[in-house]
Amino acid sequence: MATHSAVPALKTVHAVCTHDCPDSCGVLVTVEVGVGGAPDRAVKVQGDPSHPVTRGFLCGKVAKYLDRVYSPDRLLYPMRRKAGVAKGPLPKGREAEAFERISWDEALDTVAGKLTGITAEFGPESVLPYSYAGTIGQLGYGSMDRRFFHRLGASQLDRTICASAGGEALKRVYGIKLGTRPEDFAHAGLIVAWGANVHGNNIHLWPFIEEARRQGARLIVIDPYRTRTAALADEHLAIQPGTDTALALGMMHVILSMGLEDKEYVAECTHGFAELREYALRAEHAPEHVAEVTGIPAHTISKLALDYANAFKNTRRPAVIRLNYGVQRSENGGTAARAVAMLPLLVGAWKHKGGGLQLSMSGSFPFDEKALQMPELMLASPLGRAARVVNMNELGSALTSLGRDDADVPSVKALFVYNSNPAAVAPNQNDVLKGMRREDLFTVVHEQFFTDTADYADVLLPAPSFLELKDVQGAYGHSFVQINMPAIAPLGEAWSNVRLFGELGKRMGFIEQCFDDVEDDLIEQALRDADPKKPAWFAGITRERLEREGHIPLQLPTNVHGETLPFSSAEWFRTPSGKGELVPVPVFVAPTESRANAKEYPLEFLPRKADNYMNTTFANVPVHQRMESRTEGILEMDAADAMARGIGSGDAVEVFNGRGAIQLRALVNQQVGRGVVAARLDWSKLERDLSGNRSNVNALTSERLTDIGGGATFYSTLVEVRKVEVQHG
Ligand SMILES: Nc1nc2c(c(=O)[nH]1)N[C@H]1C(S)=C(S)[C@@H](COP(=O)(O)OP(=O)(O)OC[C@H]3O[C@@H](n4cnc5c(=O)[nH]c(N)nc54)[C@H](O)[C@@H]3O)O[C@H]1N2
Ligand SMILES: Nc1nc2c(c(=O)[nH]1)N[C@H]1C(S)=C(S)[C@@H](COP(=O)(O)OP(=O)(O)OC[C@H]3O[C@@H](n4cnc5c(=O)[nH]c(N)nc54)[C@H](O)[C@@H]3O)O[C@H]1N2
Ligand code: SF4
Ligand SMILES: [Mo]
Repeated sequence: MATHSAVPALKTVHAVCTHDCPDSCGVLVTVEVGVGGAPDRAVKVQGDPSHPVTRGFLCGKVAKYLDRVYSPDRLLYPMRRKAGVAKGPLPKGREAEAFERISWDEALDTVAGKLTGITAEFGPESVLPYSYAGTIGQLGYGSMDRRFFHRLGASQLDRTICASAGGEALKRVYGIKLGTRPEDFAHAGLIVAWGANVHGNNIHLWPFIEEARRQGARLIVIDPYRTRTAALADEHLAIQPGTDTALALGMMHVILSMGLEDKEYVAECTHGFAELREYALRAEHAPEHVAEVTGIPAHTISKLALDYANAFKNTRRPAVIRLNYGVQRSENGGTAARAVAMLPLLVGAWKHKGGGLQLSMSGSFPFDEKALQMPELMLASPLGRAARVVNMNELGSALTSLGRDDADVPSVKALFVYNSNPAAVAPNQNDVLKGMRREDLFTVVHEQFFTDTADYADVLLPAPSFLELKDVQGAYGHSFVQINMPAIAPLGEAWSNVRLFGELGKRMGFIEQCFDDVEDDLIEQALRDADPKKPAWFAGITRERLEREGHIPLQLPTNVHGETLPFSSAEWFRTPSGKGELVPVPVFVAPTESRANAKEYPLEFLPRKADNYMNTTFANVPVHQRMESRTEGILEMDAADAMARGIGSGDAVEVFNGRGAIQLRALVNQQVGRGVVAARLDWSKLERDLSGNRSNVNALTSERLTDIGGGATFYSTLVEVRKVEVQHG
């Protein structure tokens, strides 16, 4: 008798990509409903066609998402390091051999027991949480986890690894992290991608740029590396790394010396103009001088300034700057971001639809973080006060030296990692790994995979992908609030961050009711209109509405034509003066790294993000590795620099400085200019480093902090390169 299998029932679930990307895409997940007790299975992911920024497509990374979700390498059960197995890199695919599976019950007992013992002996501040943006869902990024560590009295982590210098810069100039909406870029007449790899890192802005270009707009890219974005642009200005303040001042010099500023706008909306004008007009900021510093010819600087200032006059369409975080990953990057952010204030670009600047939109989503994170719980902790703050960029020092000679400040005895892979992404990797190797350090890692960091864990806990959890999310690159509905049940025994820290809190004996909150409670708290100062554009957004609608546009203020024009008038600014702050004037200072080490290590190193990974996420997935194969394990360099060192394409090279050394294979090409070399960030343990040191580009980067905001300075790194023989074995 012939049998025919029933056609499986399908459903579509509205999810949000929770990866650390400005686009925060609406994702539709097609799910095959399991029959006879079988679990539901996601069979397709696609961009939400009804989302005005996602517009129905996903980036190459997340288009292949099911390969990650259903990867055979997923960490699915709690595990504990086997007795006698030392911490350190484990062969890929054989990591599990170092661990033994335990139940969640045992895992919670072990972690709670250890944390209780350590806090009793060394004080709660000896516990250091370490997390970043593995998920930018509001709950997963920071809610129950913070409650837990606040109540424990653990050290606080200053989350500065990515955006704090630029964020602080934007706040100093504008008072709020807001900017030109991506949809409005279609109306620009000149687009400047300034330290912004739009095509690689922010692909959903690209169609709007293309739309503008079809109407005649030009795209200029300012980037020391010839990115995909630069290759597709009308003009690429290969700036010397770390010199953006000088370029911005050079542009101001030209604009102001020709009186091209928008006088009316400047008077109404800025503060400190006279001082800035006087400073920018100094001879040292003339294009000829700026050319020497930036490597961009003087006439190009003048033309850039004129095109920028005259964009509206010439094309009836304004100029817009996509400033991204590349500029501020540099010692004086905060000042650089401030200087660039002042340009649209001078020419009044904000007055026109499509004009202005975008660095981050995150300020438009005032979720009630205080309600989610409850910092007041620190007062209920054994500490009874606010705990010390550790800057995450100084993890290497925190694990190896902090507190060693100061009895009042405990060193770190327990490290609790989630949403992050610090063994690979943190600067000064050699110190980080040295610290993580400490046998007296108790390390918990909550992860989806056996990352570099997992190799140093005492206890490993399984985390779900965004398909397996519920969350609410804003964006830093658009203005839609979204809800991420769980498409499938957590795989294996994965627990969300919310569940983990709620359960762990109860296991620690924390009796506060807030540890009972589940996702829906937290979403409602995040959206509650408790704060009377909450802007009207964020009011009236509820969990129920989000569950029905998936994404909701913020009702940002509009003018009489129904246009949202941030900073087009004084009421938008949130600075103390109530205007755009042009003071203190941005002063160009060459990075100390260059001044101190330039003789020994003459090359500027760009330890870049991969186009097909998300920081180190996806670096272990074969389909993503294939997409990235052109640059993996590669050091890109200019022909003159290679020749001077007797290096040719394909040669094994050592890249080194006073902090570390890694081995890569040279690729001589035109992606970087003279004096600059570039390599990609990925997992450390994949042995792309030919020396087999199990280190990556961050072996070379430093813990030095940015001028403002305490940010990381990945792009202020000097190195030397030499040819080597590959060591086998
Ligand atoms: N494919 C992909 N997408 C990503 C990520 C990823 O790893 N891969 N990461 C995500 C994350 S965490 C973030 S924060 C965003 C960041 O997105 P971006 O801000 O675009 O980040 P970066 O790629 O670090 O820097 C952008 C560009 O700045 C350039 N740059 C470096 N130094 C300088 C300088 O001194 N001056 C100027 N003008 N330019 C400079 C770099 O060469 C780079 O091409 O992207 C997100 N999207
Ligand atoms: N050399 C160099 N270093 C860099 C950068 C660079 O450009 N160059 N970029 C810097 C920047 S901008 C950033 S933002 C940082 C990023 O650093 P990280 O935030 O550490 O980023 P990822 O490497 O993507 O690691 C995130 C991890 O979180 C895990 N994860 C995802 N979702 C969840 C979850 O729900 N729960 C838990 N517990 N875990 C989850 C993922 O599996 C992944 O392993 O790296 C910085 N480091
Ligand atoms: S990584 Fe960015 S572009 Fe890719 S799907 Fe996620 S939000 Fe969209
Ligand atoms: Mo980032």
